[in-house]
Amino acid sequence: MRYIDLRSDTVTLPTAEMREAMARAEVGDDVYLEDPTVNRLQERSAELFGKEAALFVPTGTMGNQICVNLHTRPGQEVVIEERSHMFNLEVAALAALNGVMPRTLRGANGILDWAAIEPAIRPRAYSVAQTGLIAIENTHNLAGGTVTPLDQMEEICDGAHASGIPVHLDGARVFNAAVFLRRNVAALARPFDSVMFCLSKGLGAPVGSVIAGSRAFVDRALRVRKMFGGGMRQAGVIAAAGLVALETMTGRLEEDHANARFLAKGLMAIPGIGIDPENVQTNILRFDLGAAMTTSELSRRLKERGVLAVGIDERQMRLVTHKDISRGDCETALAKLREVTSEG
Ligand code: TLP
Repeated sequence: MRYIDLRSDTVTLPTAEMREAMARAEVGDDVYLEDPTVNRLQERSAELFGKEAALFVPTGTMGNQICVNLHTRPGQEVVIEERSHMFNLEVAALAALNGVMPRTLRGANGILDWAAIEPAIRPRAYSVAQTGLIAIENTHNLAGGTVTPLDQMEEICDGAHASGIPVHLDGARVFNAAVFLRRNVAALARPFDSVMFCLSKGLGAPVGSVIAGSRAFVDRALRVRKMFGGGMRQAGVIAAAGLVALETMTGRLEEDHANARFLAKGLMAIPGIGIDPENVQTNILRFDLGAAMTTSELSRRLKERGVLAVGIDERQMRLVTHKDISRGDCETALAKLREVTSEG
């Protein structure tokens, strides 16, 4: 039986073109910097993001943590949104691998602005931790795929830079943000000192993320990637799929956004479900179940009917649309949601 899998866009399967490119990929030992396909992916990524250089990494988590490692020193603080992936879902790597303290702030719908961040910047007093980094997540995953507008990101980066603080973009889904904002990813990445984006989410590649920044930053990142265990060998086999992802998959993301809006509209009509359609901006939607049922119970009942979905917590569900979810799948998922919620 085929499940309609709305748990994440990480579940996307590689396209036929990706598999073909993987089979044909020209490879070499990437620890010797000799894998031509990895090198091509890095050059293409740097070009697309308007940065001097880029580095292929196995996961988004490793990419984020390498950037934190390079920007900070142990004992410093990282200003970050309370529901961010780096704070909640990277197994406390901020503390465990990098020795930094998260200074969390809550932004409405996960969105921070400079007015919220500035008061959290530590004074240069010798008795307090120093602010080493500000990290922004765009789109914001757990807040429901919400997008920080470009002028807000620019204001944050300008303010931070004036205080001598670097800013990192967790752009796991930055292509979705770019589609929503109708700008290219270079415009979104421009004010940031480093950016991480994922090939393995909405873009459908089986593995891999990329970090981009200045040439000097990426040269240093090479050492930290090796230290974190991310030095890969004939990685061109997976980088080849990443190149296909960049060339063929970014143009179709609007379809996923339209499907998310379609799901949101359907959900609004279901009694007891709380959803704000204004916040359904990209391919992730979050809704409240109220007191009627827990998300674990809803997940269980949906699974029996062929739909996979998981909760952010016991009250809030997350649905993610992606290339392997059609409009028909969304119609079926809505019908199943109606069925299970009317059961009481
Ligand atoms: N997100 C995954 C899970 O970890 C929750 C998902 O299914 O959405 N930054 C952001 C904003 C992310 O959403 C993710 C993955 C990452 C970083 C980490 O990427 P990976 O999974 O490649 O380490």
